[in-house]
Amino acid sequence: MMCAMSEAENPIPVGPVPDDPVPDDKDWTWVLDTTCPECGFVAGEVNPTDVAGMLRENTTRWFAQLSRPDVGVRPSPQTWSPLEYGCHVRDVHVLYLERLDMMLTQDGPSYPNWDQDETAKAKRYHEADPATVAVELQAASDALAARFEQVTAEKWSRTGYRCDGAEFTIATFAQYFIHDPVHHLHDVGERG
Ligand code: NI
Ligand SMILES: [Zn+2]
Repeated sequence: MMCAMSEAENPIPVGPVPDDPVPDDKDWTWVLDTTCPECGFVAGEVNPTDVAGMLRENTTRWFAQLSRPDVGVRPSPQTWSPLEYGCHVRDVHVLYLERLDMMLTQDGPSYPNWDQDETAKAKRYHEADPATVAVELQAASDALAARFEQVTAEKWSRTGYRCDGAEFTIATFAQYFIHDPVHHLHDVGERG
């Protein structure tokens, strides 16, 4: 999750050294219990078996965002551009496939920590090629959706733990996960 909120009237082009985004120190597990006040999504009402299809549908909507003429423009100095959000969503898909595999193959694993802002800087999201990101996003989405589709009924209750101790089952992990790319379409101002 990375949800900087500020908006500016005049977009500021991304410079060679973008500012750090507003740190995201929110827990976000509350999204499982309530309507997201920002994007309106109700993750707790999602049927986990629908997540694969929702992911595939969400990914097609990112292609329009990655084709925007202002794809690399940050709406404010500390808010990611659509390009940076697209990179983030791609990497979240890759990360969640790793975590899903851990839960499917280990009993109650703890996920390694992941710093999304350090990742964004290290991988230089702001310099990425949007067309390449679209291809990589499609691949990451396809791989994760396929794995969710392979989760059989008795596996949805398997558990995993975040570094802060928050417990997930594969079912709540799926619900929690799908909010992220949906929320980020809201962040980039998709008009539905
Ligand atoms: Ni995110
Ligand atoms: Zn949301």
